[in-house]
Amino acid sequence: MQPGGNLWEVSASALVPAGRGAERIASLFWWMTGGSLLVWLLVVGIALYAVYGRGGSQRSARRLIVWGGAVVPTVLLTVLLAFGLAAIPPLLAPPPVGSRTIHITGEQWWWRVRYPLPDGTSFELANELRLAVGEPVELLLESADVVHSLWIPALAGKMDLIPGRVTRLTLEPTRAGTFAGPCAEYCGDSHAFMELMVVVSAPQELQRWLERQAAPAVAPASPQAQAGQARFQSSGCGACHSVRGTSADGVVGPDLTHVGSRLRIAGGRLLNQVSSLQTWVARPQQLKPGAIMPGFHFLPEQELEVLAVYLGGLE
Ligand code: HEC
Ligand SMILES: [Cu+2]
Repeated sequence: MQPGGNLWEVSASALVPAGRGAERIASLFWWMTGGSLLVWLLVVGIALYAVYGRGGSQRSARRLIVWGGAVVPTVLLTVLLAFGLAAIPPLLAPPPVGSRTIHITGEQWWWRVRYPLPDGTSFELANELRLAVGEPVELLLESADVVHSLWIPALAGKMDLIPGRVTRLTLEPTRAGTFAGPCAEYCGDSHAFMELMVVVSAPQELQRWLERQAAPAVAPASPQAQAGQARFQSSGCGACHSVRGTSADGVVGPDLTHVGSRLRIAGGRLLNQVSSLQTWVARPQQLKPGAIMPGFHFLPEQELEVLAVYLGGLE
């Protein structure tokens, strides 16, 4: 199984950070938790003293109220607030000049990902982001419809995707792995099936992946896949989907040039296997209520199968 195929290999924990932003947020969390624990212990101590203590003079009671009720909480909360506020600017700082920029558009209900290339061209894919350890990138985030929010807990904080605006998020992965990035702002029927997979690897591996993704689609090899391509062309899939190197140049849905190489399809709804591609093409609405793609369940089973074989071969 490919990495990310196994649910347990995918991390979505903000407390096991794998990126600079997430490290800052996790450390802030632990300091806040420690601070709260301290305050809690103090309050419980005073409560126990009030119940079991021998009592004291009026003056010592007043002192306790002034110190325990005003001075100490004010100092502690001010320190925690300053600490919290100081943690924000580095989270919003852009990466060093020359870092890679990647465009992500939130759509109901998938992530459109576009990598600009040094020669001025770019390629697109869906629901998957690939990065290299130690290489910071800047995400330029846009929305095609409603407000979405990208949250990759293991790598960084949340950032909203707002129609008509471009927001930015810096990612700087510190270790390799596969990390989940769900949509964190309710955005309609299939909001829960809108997940970005982030694969972090060594720089050389990323380079190989970029070269493969930038290349046009491979020609279908087997007779089955060839039949699938013919079916794809005659069914009108190309009105919504692009397969670079063929006549399919639609832009409504995900670019399918290398769909076979993705970990998952349909916003993480399904693992990427030929059987699930077949299920998806037949009944997208059943898998993702409200999905814009029409179902092709009226096609004979055998036609759906060759279509899926063709798609799976687009690696
Ligand atoms: C009206 C436009 C439209 C047509 C026609 C259409 N699709 Fe789609 N397709 C979409 C949209 C939109 C999505 C994204 C759905 C989502 O994930 O919410 C999608 C998703 C997919 C995916 C998953 C891609 C990924 O990486 O997640 C596959 C595979 C796919 N379509 C294949 C097909 C095939 C094969 C046909 C023709 C039989 C077809 N589509 C026809 C709009 C369309
Ligand atoms: Cu969303």
